[in-house]
Amino acid sequence: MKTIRLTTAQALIRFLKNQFVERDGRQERFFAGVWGIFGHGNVAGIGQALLENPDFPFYPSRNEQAHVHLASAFAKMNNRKRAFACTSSIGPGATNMITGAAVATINHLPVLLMPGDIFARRNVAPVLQQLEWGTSQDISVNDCFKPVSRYWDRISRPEQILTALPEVMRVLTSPVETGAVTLAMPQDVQTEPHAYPVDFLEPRTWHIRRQPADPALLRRSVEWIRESRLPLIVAGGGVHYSEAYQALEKFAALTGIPVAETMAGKGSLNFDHPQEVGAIGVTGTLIANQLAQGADLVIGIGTRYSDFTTSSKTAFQNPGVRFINLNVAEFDAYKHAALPLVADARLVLEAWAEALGNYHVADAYAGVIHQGKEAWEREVDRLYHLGTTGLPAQSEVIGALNEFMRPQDVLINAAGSAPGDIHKLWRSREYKSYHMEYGYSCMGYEIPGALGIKMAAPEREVYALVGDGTYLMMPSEIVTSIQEGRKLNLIVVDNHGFASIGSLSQSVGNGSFGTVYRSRDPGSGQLDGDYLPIDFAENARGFGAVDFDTCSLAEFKQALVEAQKTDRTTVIVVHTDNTLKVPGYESWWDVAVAEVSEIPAVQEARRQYEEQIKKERYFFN
Ligand SMILES: Cc1ncc(C[n+]2csc(CCOP(=O)(O)OP(=O)(O)O)c2C)c(N)n1
Ligand SMILES: [Mg+2]
Repeated sequence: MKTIRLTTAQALIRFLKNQFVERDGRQERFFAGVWGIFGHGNVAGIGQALLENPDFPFYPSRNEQAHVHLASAFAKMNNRKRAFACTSSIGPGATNMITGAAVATINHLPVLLMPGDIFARRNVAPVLQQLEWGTSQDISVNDCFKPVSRYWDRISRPEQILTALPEVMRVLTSPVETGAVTLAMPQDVQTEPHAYPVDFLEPRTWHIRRQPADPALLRRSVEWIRESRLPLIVAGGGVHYSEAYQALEKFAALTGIPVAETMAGKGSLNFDHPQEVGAIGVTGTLIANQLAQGADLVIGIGTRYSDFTTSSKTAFQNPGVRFINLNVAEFDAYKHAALPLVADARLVLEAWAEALGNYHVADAYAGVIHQGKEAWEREVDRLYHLGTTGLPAQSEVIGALNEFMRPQDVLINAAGSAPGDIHKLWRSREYKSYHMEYGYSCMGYEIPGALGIKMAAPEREVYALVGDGTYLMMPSEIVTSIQEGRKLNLIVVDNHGFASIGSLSQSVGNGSFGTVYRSRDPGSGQLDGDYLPIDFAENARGFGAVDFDTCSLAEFKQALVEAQKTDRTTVIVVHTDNTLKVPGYESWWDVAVAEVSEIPAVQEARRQYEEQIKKERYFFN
């Protein structure tokens, strides 16, 4: 066997460089490069190997958590057919990536993490940043990655990568298993040599499979659809990853079955498709939530039925409701006692279209869908154009953005009050133009995520809605966008703190306690002093961005036009009127309220809570 003498890190990088994926006859290089921050845990090993491989780009970030977010967004934009690897030093650099790992895993996005680890040789322990453990020397902080990784391994000898890396690729390219993969890399092992088989480092292509359905269950699902009078499709993220858009468009048009979208599934259909009824659940549209209440058959496609989708199990109230779950993951397919179709969305939608050619929902149901959809579009128009002249409402900012952006441009968001507002109000006009991370809803995702999207689709403009809270958590990758010459359009909504959790706090009787950016009043000792004097525009300028500070809808719209004229990252700060909120539409979210309190508002909230919780359902058959 022909071999080549390389360090573990050199062989690792060569291997990563040569991995390809293939689906539907199209082949792509899987890894687009490595993001990282160097420290003593990776500079001499992986750092040296990257130096020797200039054709495999290294991208320095400002924060390890941020570069994992960036890698997740990049993978999501590529429908999981491309990914980044991420390197860190040992200790804090490594554990900074744990939150990012959880984001990737919960959203089923492939990201390879290579945290540096303590010496395998051990004699010099404790090394700088090593957390020692009295009962074992076989533990480091990197063990914390285990519950947030789909595959976890520690490379204690150079030859172990020969068996570890094929597992890494199997998991990263699996439609079911994919998520964060962690390879802990002890710093000494990274630099140790081995005679690696040349074949191991040759190009290799991984086929991303399209799993067909079990024929008997497929036939039964067709019968169930035929028998249903009030069917509803719930489109989740799986529609995107399967690239089943056209199949869904066709199937919905053919059968007249309405399509509601989860947080991850939004954009499965364009907003003007006749069967598209928009967002479902806690942040759902009136028509989608009304259809869900009465549905006798819910066809979940690529959804894991989070509480936001099911309105905490209150969304589906028809006593005879049944579920068909079409999902690559058996785990999700079996939820709600469904007929489980463990299969690829596109394949089954195409098979259904063929088998159900002569099925169509009744005219009366079609009429309800049509009228509900029209009424909803009027509601969106109302919220887009409230007519404020002072500080705008967030819904007006969203409307102005939607009307300004080109169909192919991408809107990204993850946490705060914006996810709910845009889930309801955003009008998607092209595939992959709506990017929401709501699996982990991680504040701080938006700015690095925007950069990940821009790297995946340089021809599209990327706009991020960034709450002031999110901005304060992670503005750092503005600098990285400038380093890489990738323009981002960041809209920072300044509403003096947490509009979302502030409202939630009020709804549970806590009156916004601890959610508004106010200074501590020396007299009261409480946070009821002046608003904190934060100048976000000046802050962004300090990072090298082009900044705009706007206090009305007219100023905001003008800034959008001006921001187009530069090719540098722009930050448009828009001060909003937080009292002008987008309402909920016949939905509920279970957030447990204190059962014992002296505070009347909490007692009242608890009373209402006990009423609402009665609607929660189990589904057994
Ligand atoms: C990392 C992280 N910490 C805490 C939360 C809980 N949380 C959800 S929304 C929110 C406030 C977000 O504030 P901001 O970004 O200003 O958006 P707004 O609510 O004002 O729209 C918080 C603290 C979270 N989602 N992520
Ligand atoms: Mg805010």
